[in-house]
Amino acid sequence: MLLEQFNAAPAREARELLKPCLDVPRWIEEITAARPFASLDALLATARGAADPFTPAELEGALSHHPRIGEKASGKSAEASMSRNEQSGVDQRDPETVAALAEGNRAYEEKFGRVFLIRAAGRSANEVLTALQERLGHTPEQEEPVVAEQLREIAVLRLEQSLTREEPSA
Ligand code: 2AL
Repeated sequence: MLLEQFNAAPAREARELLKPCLDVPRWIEEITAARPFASLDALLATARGAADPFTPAELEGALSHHPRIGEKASGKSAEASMSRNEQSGVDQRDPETVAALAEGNRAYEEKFGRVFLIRAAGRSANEVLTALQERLGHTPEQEEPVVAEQLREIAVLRLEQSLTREEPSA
């Protein structure tokens, strides 16, 4: 879908495009209601603003959609395909890195009680691993804003991609 189509689409279709980017109903409603947007930049600025801050419940709800780093999402949904694209730089061929990521994910979940989340697009496996190891040293209070920022970055990137790609209309 392109911006002009998104601006003119029925609310139901706008919501459908937004949901795989970030499954927070309030976020989806705020953006849908703020249409039309004069530019993609204006839309992305609204999208970022509506995701800042999140309530703790919104954060946990949105996080539950993300597969672990190193675990490729399966299926044909828009969400799964975006997640696979984002993780495509995380090389699965080096067994040491794969094992270190799995161990880091495990340690992170044990410490923070939720999945380790990072904007994976544009990051290599080693960059992800370095960030994971650094963040393992955080307190929960230090980690909270980092997670929220990663969710925002993923959402804004997904939205930008969803609106710059022509897709065959159903
Ligand atoms: C992901 C994902 O699926 N895409 C991304 O950017 N990050 N998952 C994660 N656990 O960080």
